[in-house]
Amino acid sequence: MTERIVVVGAALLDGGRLLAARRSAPPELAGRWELPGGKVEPGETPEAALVRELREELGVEAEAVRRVPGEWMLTPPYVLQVWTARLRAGSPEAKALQDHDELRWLTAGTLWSVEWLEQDVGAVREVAQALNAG
Ligand code: 9L3
Ligand code: MG
Repeated sequence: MTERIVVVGAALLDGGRLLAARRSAPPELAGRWELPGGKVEPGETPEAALVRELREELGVEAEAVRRVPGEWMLTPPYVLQVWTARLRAGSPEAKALQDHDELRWLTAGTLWSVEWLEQDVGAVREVAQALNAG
């Protein structure tokens, strides 16, 4: 039996807005929007993976705040877990982008204006409640 591997997604929140990132690869996911993040490496905690991935992908220093309840199936053996996160230093900038070609800060009112990866919709719904609660 194959072990499951956690992919961590970051619901980066700032001033009542959520950061969405448009994937530029692979071709089957390109153009769709996601919570930035990636695979947890062996021996790494999901929270540490989140910090590393946001540094690599967005060029920012961030920290995980709390786990968003739930877990979403990706292509086996991967499962998606999501943490809310906050910025500690820097701001996500297009020039630093590795795996994305556009970033957008979304409010409760514009949250569904982008085409999220289906895999991320459940987590975004959970985060929407936090945004709405303001
Ligand atoms: N994935 C889905 N939703 C997300 C993230 C960060 C990742 N919010 C999926 C896309 C890939 C796999 O997980 O198939 C690994 O992600 P990455 O390492 O390519 O970002
Ligand atoms: Mg990634």
